[in-house]
This record gives sequence, C-alpha cells and structure tokens, in this order.
Amino acid sequence: MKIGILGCTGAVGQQMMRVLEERKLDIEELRLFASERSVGKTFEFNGKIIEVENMTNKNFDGLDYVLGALEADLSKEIAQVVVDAGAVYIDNSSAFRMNENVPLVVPEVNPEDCFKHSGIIANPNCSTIISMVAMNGINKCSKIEKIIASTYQAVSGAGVKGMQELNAQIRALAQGQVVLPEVFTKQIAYNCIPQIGSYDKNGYTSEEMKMQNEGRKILHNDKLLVNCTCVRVPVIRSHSISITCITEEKVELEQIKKSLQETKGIVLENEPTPLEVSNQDLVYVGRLRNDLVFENGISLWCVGDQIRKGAATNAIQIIEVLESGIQTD
Ligand code: 2RA
Repeated sequence: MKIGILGCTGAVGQQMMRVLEERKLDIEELRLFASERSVGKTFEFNGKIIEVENMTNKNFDGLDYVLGALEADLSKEIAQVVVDAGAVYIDNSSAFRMNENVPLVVPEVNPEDCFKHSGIIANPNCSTIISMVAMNGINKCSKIEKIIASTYQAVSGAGVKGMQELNAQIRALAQGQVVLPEVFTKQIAYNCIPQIGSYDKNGYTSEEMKMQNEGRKILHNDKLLVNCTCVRVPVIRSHSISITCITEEKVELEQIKKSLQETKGIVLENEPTPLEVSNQDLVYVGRLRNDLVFENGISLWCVGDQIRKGAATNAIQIIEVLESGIQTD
C-alpha cells in the first residue's frame, strides 16, 4: 500500500513514521508532506531516504491512505482534496470528529465503525483514546452511564514546543533563571495548570467536553454523562487519568478484573506511572476498586503514551483494521 503523512515534521508525524516501521503493514511507498519551510528536508524510513514534499501542492494521487498530523483548520482545508485523490484520510485533529458521516474510532473499542467511512476517519482526542481503552472491559460487563474523570496531561499534548518549554524551564530554574511561559498560560515546571483548551459557557474547557462528546460517539451511547477536569502536568509524553465510571448494573470487582484481563490493548498493573508507560502502545490500568460513593461505581487509574496510543498508533491501527478487517491488539 502507498501511505502519505501530512505534518510529518511534528511530534505525531514523526511518531507515525516510527510506528509504520514497527508494524507489519506492507508499505510499497511512503510520502512525507509538510509546509513549504520543511520542503527538501529528508527523513529515513525503512532504510530509504525520503524527501519532504510541499503539502500545499496537494498532489496525493496514487495514495491509499493519508495520515493527518495537522491542526484542525489546516486539516479542514486539505481533507477533501485527499479524498478526491482516492485516498482514505485518517485525521488526528479535532476537525471532523463530531461529523455525522465520519467514524470516530478506537480500534480496540469500536473497530466496526471503520467500515462506515465516506473517505474520512477521525482519531479521537488522546485522553479519550486512553480512557476508552481502559474502560472498554467495564463497558462490556455493563453499559457505562456516567463517568467522572480527572486527567493529568503531559506537555507533549502541546507538541514539540510544549516539551521544549518544560525542559527549558527546568534547566533555567536549575541555574536560578526563569523562562517565561509561551506555550502554556503559566509556568509548567514544578506546577499544574487546570486549563487545557478554551472555555465553554458551562465553565468546562473544550478539552474537558471532548471526553463526553467523543465518548458518546465511540460507545454509541448518546446518554453518556461525563464530568471531566483536564489538568496539564510537568510530564513529558504520557497522559494519566483518574476515572470513576458508574455502570447500569452492579458488577462485581472480580468480574471486572477478568473482563479487563481479556481486553485487548491494556495491561493491569496497580500503580502505573507516565515514565514507565512512555514509548510503548499499551494502556496501563491500575488502582481498580469499588467506588465508595456510587453503588455501581468502579474507580481506576490509567496511563497511556499520548504520542503513540494517544495519536500515531491509534491512527495506524485504523489502517490495519481496514486492511485486515480484524481488531488489532
Ligand atoms: C492536549 N489533548 O493534550 C490535547 C491535544 N493533543 O493538549
């Protein structure tokens, strides 16, 4: 198959190349696209040197799949050109996630939705992916009706610049100097910032509303209620999420543990940390316990690599599902 990556120079685009090398897809050709300033740069892929092409030329002819690692506005501009060229566009941005004719897919949870596309398939938000994989085994026991979640989101969610800002602030502070915030609203080193995205009228941020809006679509449950608080923390590349989910029926903890053990894409470990979970594709689930407040509540802690499973790997697993028609691990 012939694959293109749009936005190949960013953290997610670069990770997409590495994951494509690792997985078993039969790739005849990889083409790399970025903005004009990156044209001419070269990257190595499977032992070959590939030169970056100018995305604005919009020449996607002959490609089977195009992976989008762009901001939403740019993705909106270019998506239809990709589809008209005959490729399936798998978009990591928020541009099309809530569009009715665009499937929103976590391959471990709703792989069947991949086959309902009309040219575009959307990758969910990173925190949504990680939490949906973690809760999948619970939802299989009894439908999840309500979720209360707090996220501890790595700076990689803000891209390369976010990671650079944290590292620069830590280095500066160690020298008794200060690096003023540019990417984040306040200093992120040795700090936590309870705001990711813009505020809605209801007092929740756009990032917080994604968990409910996207969760409803992925789980095919338009009555799902989610109360989410999203926090930026001084961690490089893995998101952690504390979750209490309330199910329709009471499910015994042992049954839930068994279901999670049989669920693809997770590791049960009691105290997973972002440092331990980074640079691999599984979601680690721990601190599983009956909730002390809600009769049918189950509480847990989960951690996933934001750049891999939270973005690049999930998108590539969607290609795997389309190519083989089976759920990927
Ligand atoms: C973040 N989920 O973590 C958002 C976008 N990647 O910043």
